[in-house]
Amino acid sequence: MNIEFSERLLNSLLLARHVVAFTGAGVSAESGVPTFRGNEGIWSKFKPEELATMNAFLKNPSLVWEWYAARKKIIGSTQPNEGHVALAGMEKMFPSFAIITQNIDDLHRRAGNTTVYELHGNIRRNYCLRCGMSYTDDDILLLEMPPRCTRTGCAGMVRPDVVWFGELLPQDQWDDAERASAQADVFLSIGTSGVVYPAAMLPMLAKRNGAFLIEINPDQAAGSGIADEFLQGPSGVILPLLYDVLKSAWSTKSIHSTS
Ligand code: BV8
Ligand code: ZN
Repeated sequence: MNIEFSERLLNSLLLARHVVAFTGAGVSAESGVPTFRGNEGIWSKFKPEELATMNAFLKNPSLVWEWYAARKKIIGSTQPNEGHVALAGMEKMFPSFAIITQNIDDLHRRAGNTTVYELHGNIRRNYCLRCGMSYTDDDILLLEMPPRCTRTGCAGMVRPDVVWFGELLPQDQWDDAERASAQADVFLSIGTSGVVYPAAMLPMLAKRNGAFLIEINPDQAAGSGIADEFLQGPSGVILPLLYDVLKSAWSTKSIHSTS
């Protein structure tokens, strides 16, 4: 796939001090992690209200744990893809570069990004509903399904450390993400259908505060919103191409700046 990046887009990135990459399930699609709303999307088999809610968990903890155990298994066998790796490389190119992700698969950190705000939690973490004690996936493997807390006298229900529908986002992650979005010179919105709130508000917040908004998505519908530029295609292809162009632009720029 050859793609021409516009002067406008490249200049906005070359002049940028604060860059944000806001990601959804699409950025992990090429790692083999199913998206939510695509036709192979997880939700096509289940409905969000059936599984990713506290009610569903209290009503049928075994079914919800079966679904998360299956997803932990898929995610545990995946690797960051070229798109994740390109974003990790970009972190070093700007005075400030933050990942704001809706994903719970930990792939941005595994690719090497260090500033990662996880709006919807992380599937590799678990905790006891009653006493808050945290459990790794290895701890969980040793327990009966659905897992109960092993702390003496507790026996509370253990749940994945993810944000369910109707639950508040982690306040610190949300505050940091809001601040980074409002400060962004360039805001890349990558692989998201933009239907889940409050996360879906962030591109608009960035744009209202003057950010140059770039949408990367194979689906025209998702990208035709408020973006200044829409790059149509898979992020695992577009991001490495963009990273390469920035690298060569930086090297010529640095040559110019020293001359
Ligand atoms: C809250 C963790 C408030 C769990 C997730 C009515 C209107 C507006 C809002 C609401 C409403 N009713 C209810 C709400 C609020 C609700 C909400 O937004 N519902 C939606 C469905 C309408 N939000 C909440 O409940 C949030 N909390 O609002 O609390 C509150 C106030 C007071 C008191 C109490 C509470 C909490 C939301 C968090 C839900 N948890 N995940 C889990 O994963 O199991 S959300 C889940 O969806 C994932 O995090 C996922 O990332 C996220 C968003 O989906 P996307 O990432 O966009 O993925 P999707 O599949 O949709 O799209 C993929 C995109 O990638 C597509 O565009 C596709 O074209 C593209 N793509 C495909 N391949 C590629 C690609 N792109 C690039 N490259 C490719 N190769
Ligand atoms: Zn406990």
